Amino acid sequence: MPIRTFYSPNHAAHNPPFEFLHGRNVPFFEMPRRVDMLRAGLDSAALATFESPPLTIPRDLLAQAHDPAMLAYFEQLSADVFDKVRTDFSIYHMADTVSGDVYYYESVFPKRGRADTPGRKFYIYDSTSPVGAGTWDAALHSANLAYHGAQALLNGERAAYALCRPPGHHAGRDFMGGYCYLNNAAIAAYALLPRGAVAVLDIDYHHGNGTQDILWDEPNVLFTSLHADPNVDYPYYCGYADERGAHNNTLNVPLPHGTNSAAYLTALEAALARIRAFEPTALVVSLGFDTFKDDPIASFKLDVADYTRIGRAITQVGLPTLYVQEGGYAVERLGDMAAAFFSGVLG
Ligand code: Q9C
Ligand code: ZN
Repeated sequence: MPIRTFYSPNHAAHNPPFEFLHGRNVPFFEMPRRVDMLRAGLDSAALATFESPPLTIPRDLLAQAHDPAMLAYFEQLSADVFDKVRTDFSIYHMADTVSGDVYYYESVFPKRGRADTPGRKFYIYDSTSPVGAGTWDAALHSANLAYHGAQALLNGERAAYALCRPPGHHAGRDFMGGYCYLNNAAIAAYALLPRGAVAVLDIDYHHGNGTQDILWDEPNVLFTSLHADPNVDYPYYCGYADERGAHNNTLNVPLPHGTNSAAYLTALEAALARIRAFEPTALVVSLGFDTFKDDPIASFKLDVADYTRIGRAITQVGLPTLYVQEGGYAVERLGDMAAAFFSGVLG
């Protein structure tokens, strides 16, 4: 049986031209082609069926995961982005150079609560989450896929895949960053929570600081994450092993650069044991493929075949499971990774 996959074409209108790295422009690695490759890989292996659900995500579900003021700010910024960017360029006497599909790149990151200036709300904490005219719509549709994936589990499906883009796990209650705007995995967890306890397993290369933030004080949600040691990789400030949640409901497993398959699979088994002991009714997997050995922005050493082992190990926990797409930037290989992973999931 192929996996039910929730897909939206609206992601493509979020397409920032580049990101910054120490004064240089580098490609925006979180690009639309990622979704095309993931879809094509599953399609050609006949591992998935695709459906584009109507936009029916409830506003109050969004507001369970995010500060409504952040949601309002984000939606308005996306709607007004041309004028906002033009205003900033007019300060530089360059207003007439602004044209086309412009993106607002945040460049001032004050400490919380010290600069709540009208029109400058500072919900974006780094420069890797630019906002364009299509960003709100893309992020809303991305969250809607996670919502519909959760509904599929509630309706009895054993597994479903939300092919989300943009990703979500770096977005917290009132912050956006790291290519993320709305936290798709946390939104799915809240959609599943009325039925009983929920576990989240985050296997993106980067720590899910946003998901941890949102779920920190939820006693019926366990957040577990395998990720690059924050001493040496993004997001740096968060993801350490001593962060355990308000109810001992967070498990962080930081791993060194160069982590190979054997070490990774051992760490995965430890996280899965913790999930089993929690006895949840459902599992949400934040699925990143940036643990791949040739990922351009990451430093683990997993090979394509490892994703089959990872998928199999997660399936063996035996829980209704929603897979939510997060990162993965070796774009031309993403289809191979997704096919390997879901062949392990489907057995
Ligand atoms: N020098 C996800 O994989 N890199 N996000 C910042 C700063 C941000 C990755 C580098 C990487 C974010 C969903
Ligand atoms: Zn990542």
